[in-house]
Amino acid sequence: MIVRYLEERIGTEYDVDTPTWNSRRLLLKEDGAGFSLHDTQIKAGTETMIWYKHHVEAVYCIEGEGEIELVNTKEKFPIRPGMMYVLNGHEKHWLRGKTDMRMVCVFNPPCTGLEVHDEEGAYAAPTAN
Ligand code: 9YT
Repeated sequence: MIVRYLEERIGTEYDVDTPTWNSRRLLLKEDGAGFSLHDTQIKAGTETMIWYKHHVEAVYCIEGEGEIELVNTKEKFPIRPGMMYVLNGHEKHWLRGKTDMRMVCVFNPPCTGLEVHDEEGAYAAPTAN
C-alpha cells in the first residue's frame, strides 16, 4: 500500500512547473501501479496545445472553469467542477483556463515523473522497462 499527502510533493522534484500549468505527481511509474496520478493546476488566462501521442489521459476537474477544444473537429467542451474527459483517441487539443483550474489527471502508461511537453505538446514515448 502506498500513502502520500500532497504537501509531501509540493516544492520537490515531483512538483513540475511550466508557464501554463503546474503538476504535482503523486504516483509515478516507479511506484509500479500501472498508471500515474497527478494533481494539476492550470493557470488562469492560459492556453496550452497538448497532444499525448503515446499516452491515454483521464482528467477530472475539481476546481475552476475553462474549456477544451479538439483541434481536428473544433469541438469545444466547457470544463467545470465535476467534468471529466478522457483522451482515449490521442486527441490533439487546446486546454484553456478561464480561471485557475485544479485537475486530477491519470496517465496510462504512467509518466516517469519529470516529463514536460515537447514542441508538439506530447510527452516522450515510454521506454520498455
Ligand atoms: C490537464 C492536462 O493535461 N494538463 C497538462 C499537465 C498534465 N496533465 C500533467 O502532467 O499533469
